[in-house]
Amino acid sequence: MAYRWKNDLKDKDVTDEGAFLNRRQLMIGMGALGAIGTGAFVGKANAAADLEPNSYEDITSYNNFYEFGTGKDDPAAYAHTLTTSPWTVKIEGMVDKPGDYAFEDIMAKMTIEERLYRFRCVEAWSAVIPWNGFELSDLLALAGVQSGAKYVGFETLYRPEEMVGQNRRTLDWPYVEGLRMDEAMNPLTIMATGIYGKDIPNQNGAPLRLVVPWKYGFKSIKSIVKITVLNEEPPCTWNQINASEYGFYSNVNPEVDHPRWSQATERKIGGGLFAGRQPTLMMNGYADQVAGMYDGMDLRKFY
Ligand SMILES: Nc1nc2c(c(=O)[nH]1)N[C@H]1C(S)=C(S)[C@@H](COP(=O)(O)O)O[C@H]1N2
Ligand SMILES: [Mo]
Repeated sequence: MAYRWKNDLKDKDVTDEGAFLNRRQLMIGMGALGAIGTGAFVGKANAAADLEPNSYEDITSYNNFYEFGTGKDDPAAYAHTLTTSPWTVKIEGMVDKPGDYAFEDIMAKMTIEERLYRFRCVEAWSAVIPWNGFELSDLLALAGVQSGAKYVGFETLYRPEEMVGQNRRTLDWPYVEGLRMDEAMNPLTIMATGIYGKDIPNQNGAPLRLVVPWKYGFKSIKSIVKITVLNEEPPCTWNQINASEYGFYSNVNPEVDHPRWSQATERKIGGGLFAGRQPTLMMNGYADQVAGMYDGMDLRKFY
């Protein structure tokens, strides 16, 4: 029962998407405008990626963070209750220096840079976000990854007193995610600590969250308190709920549809009611930098 309900929650957004498509088809029925639109988005699969940043307001008011509720505006409304200082990240498993790493100590050792990344949710909405943060590989280097380690697991804070959504069993708390070691070490993979040069707001995953720009958004786990280096595939929240819909890899791929909706196009947030959809790019536009990691893998099998 819980299983079905969880998926219905995802359905809700996609229902919105469906309604949006219907409006669009209505316009297509009205003439030339629609004809041009259709040709454009089918043919533009390899178009240069859109890197026009969304506004700070868009990025911080339309969120997925089920620890604060399942509505897109719930995180902005309720995440202020989260205490993010002090904050500790436990790093354990196959590392030379396991232990509790205080957030300030981590920050003191890291070089913060800006990364303007495209972001694509599995629900088919997208954004372009100017993150501030550091490469995950630099954090892992602090702890010293041991040879033979093959995966990295991540865990979000569990604190129902401050995360109102954790009092409901929408997901099996705490939220967990994972990457293969080469994915974790890829220079595109960052731990974000800011947006537009400001500390990352609670609703976006304060004080530090993962950002993996070529994967569907649910891989980019928020408000991380634990990192485990291991040699087997770590559990991942959405994958455990329904592995046939949310694969371990979950690389953005316009050619592999979600069983219940198309992944060929996306709606960029902040565009207003009549904004068009845009084509989704292979690996979200980062294929040149990451596709090599999946050479020889059947992307329909390892989705
Ligand atoms: N802990 C946690 N991390 C999470 C989620 C969540 O519900 N809980 N939602 C994921 C999903 S589905 C998406 S699309 C992104 C949304 O990030 P944003 O709100 O900063 O855009 O966060 C991901 N990380
Ligand atoms: Mo998502």
